[in-house]
Amino acid sequence: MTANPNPDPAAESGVPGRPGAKPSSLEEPTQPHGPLPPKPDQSGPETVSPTGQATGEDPARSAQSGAYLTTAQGVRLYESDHSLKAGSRGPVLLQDHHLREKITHFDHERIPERVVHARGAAAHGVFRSYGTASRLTKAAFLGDDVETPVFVRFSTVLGSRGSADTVRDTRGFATKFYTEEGTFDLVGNNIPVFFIQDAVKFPDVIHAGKPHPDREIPQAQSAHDTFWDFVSLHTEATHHTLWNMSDRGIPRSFRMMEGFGVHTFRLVAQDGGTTLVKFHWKPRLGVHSLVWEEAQLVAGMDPDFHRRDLFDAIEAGAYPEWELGVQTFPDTPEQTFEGIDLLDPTKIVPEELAPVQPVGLLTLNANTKNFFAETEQVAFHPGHLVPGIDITDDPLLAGRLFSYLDTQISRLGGPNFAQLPINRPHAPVNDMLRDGMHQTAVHTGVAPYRPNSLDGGCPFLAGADTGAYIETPVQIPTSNKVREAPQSFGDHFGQPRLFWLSMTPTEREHIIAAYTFELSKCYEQAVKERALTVLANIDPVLCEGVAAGLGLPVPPATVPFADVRPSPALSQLGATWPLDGRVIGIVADENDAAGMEAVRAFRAAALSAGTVPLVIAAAGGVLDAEGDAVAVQRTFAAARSTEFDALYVAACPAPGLDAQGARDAKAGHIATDAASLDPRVALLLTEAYRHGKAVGCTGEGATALEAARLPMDAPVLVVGDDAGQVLSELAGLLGSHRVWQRFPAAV
Ligand code: HDD
Repeated sequence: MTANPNPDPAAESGVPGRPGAKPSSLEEPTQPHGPLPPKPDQSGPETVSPTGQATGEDPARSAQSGAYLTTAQGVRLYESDHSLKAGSRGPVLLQDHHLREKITHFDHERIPERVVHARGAAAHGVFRSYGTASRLTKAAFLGDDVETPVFVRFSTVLGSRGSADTVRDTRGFATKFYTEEGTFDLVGNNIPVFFIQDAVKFPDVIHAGKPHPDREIPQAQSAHDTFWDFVSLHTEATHHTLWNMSDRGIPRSFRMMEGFGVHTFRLVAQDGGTTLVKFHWKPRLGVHSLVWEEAQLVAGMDPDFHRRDLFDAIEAGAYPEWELGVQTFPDTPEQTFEGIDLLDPTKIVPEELAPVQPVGLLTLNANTKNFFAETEQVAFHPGHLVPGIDITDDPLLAGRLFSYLDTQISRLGGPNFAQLPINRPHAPVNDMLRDGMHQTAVHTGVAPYRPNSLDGGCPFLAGADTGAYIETPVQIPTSNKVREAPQSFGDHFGQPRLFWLSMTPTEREHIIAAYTFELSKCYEQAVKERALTVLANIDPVLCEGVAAGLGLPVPPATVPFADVRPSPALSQLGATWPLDGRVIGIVADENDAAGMEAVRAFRAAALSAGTVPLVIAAAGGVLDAEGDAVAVQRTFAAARSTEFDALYVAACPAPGLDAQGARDAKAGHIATDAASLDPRVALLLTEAYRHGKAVGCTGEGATALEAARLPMDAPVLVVGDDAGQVLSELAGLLGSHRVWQRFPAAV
């Protein structure tokens, strides 16, 4: 045996696991333990193997076990920071298996991002059915009081994996129900209509929306020529585009979005009766949005705003909830309802015509443990259906039924992605699919074919009474093969007009501003002019407003205006909603003793109202340590108005009060001028005011509001003497999300 040419001093130290140490056997030095146990809210649902057995509990099979660092083959390592070299200054040796294994694995850590919906966040939860749909469908998970584990992934459509959350875009809302009859995926969006009516155009609309192929800009947005070129040439996109330009395109939170299955689906009852339905998710917290300037600021200040909001809420126990509901329509051969073609994915059925009937409650109650393994590897597919839910002939859905399976094969590296823990059904699986890349199951038996006489004839076939999925025997219309859309798909402006007329003046103003912003970013005059022609066919006020912003003439409408009845359900304004988890910033200054008393009273009242009070001060740490100490959660340097739903100002902090300044002021070394205000606090206040957020104050706070030049009689402002009273007035304003009177009703 040759001596070690480069002895390691630590080798002499007897440190277990290093050369020279004297472990008597291969026992672990400490009790082996895996990673820290998950926090209570992180316990995902039980997963089962492709053959239906529970997985994950066996420590020998878990991802990490044992106390020592090992290679992928389980061989213990003594060093992982230096390559194996011929002397400390010599060349690295090719024989260093650990180096090569580590770097090779790293080189392959990334998988292709989703071609659309690449940016997303997800959580686990449960769906509890009310049983109200059991008359219409035999789907077991919609039976009476059935609880089903779910995994929900929210996403933006256009941006790359690392893009900002708050861009103007459609949001994906995809839900995987791990039902006892197999997995059902409801792969929807937060907008109830789609850009195109036929899947064959999907690559085109996505190519137009994605960054330009030459410079790969702009990222994650539709404000560019190719998008507007496409949607002005394909006017079926008008309805979806209008929703994107409305406040729906910039949600406040994933927790405050509606979700829609978009297509019409078919429910099948136990007796074979069928009903056409549209699926809706209704958030308990209401549907709320950012304002555009806020969304843009957040994209820089906190690009992970929505992801953070979802994770934090679940971790804090403020579990987001949605009610699943269905609009139901008779399954007639025409497949229309009140003249609306139910196979056209660019059309809604107004809720006033067909109310949304609740069928169950979704609660997201557990965060992911590993983003890649769960959020990134989850594979949704509109074709993952269970008995009792069937498809219709919507031509957009037909293409989707092909696309989702296909895309997973390149994204997840082969056909066995259903074996990944997050994708494993919770129902027993006994298929005859074999082998392939990344096969992890050890299938037994010799006869993966049917019928067979060698594996006891197994597996058997099920029938309707034993839970088989049997396609509804829908009659196919006899016709010639054609490449064309039905005539009823030809109305592209009636429902956009319905949506526009259903908006409040404030919402309309936001829509005009959004179109003006986006089209101002286009370079091609012809694209802007064509986009205005589309708007002229929706409504003259909309078209005139945008044309004025662009400095272009107003084109005439080219089709007569449809006679439509507004649908008040489409507006986001006018109701009041629970305050759970709403964030109220509290501006405090420990030099103001009366203000500190008010801060304490306000904090206590805000907590008991279910809101999240965050104290903002000149420097971090603890305020008024001698008294009843108040912890500082944000400093003036780091706080931005976008983080808060409302502000309460209990002081008028002078400029320059950073950590040292605050201490000096307290000690009386510097004089603070009550009329002057730290510019960062002034910015906080003016932004909050501009975005229609409620702002309250007591004591010196009123001086701060005046110093920030806020009009003291504005409806946004609550000026009072008593902190508790100010909180209750702020809470009243917060219930309607923003102080809408703050926005001029221009239209
Ligand atoms: Fe799609 C992903 C929603 C039309 C092709 N789609 C994807 C996701 C959502 C939707 C939420 C993300 C799923 C996840 O979180 O992993 N898509 C929709 C809705 C549509 C729609 C509501 C219209 C009603 N999609 C659509 C068409 C096609 C696709 C017409 C193609 C013909 N969609 C895909 C895809 C994706 C996808 C390429 C990308 C990643 C993935 O599937 O898994 O297959």
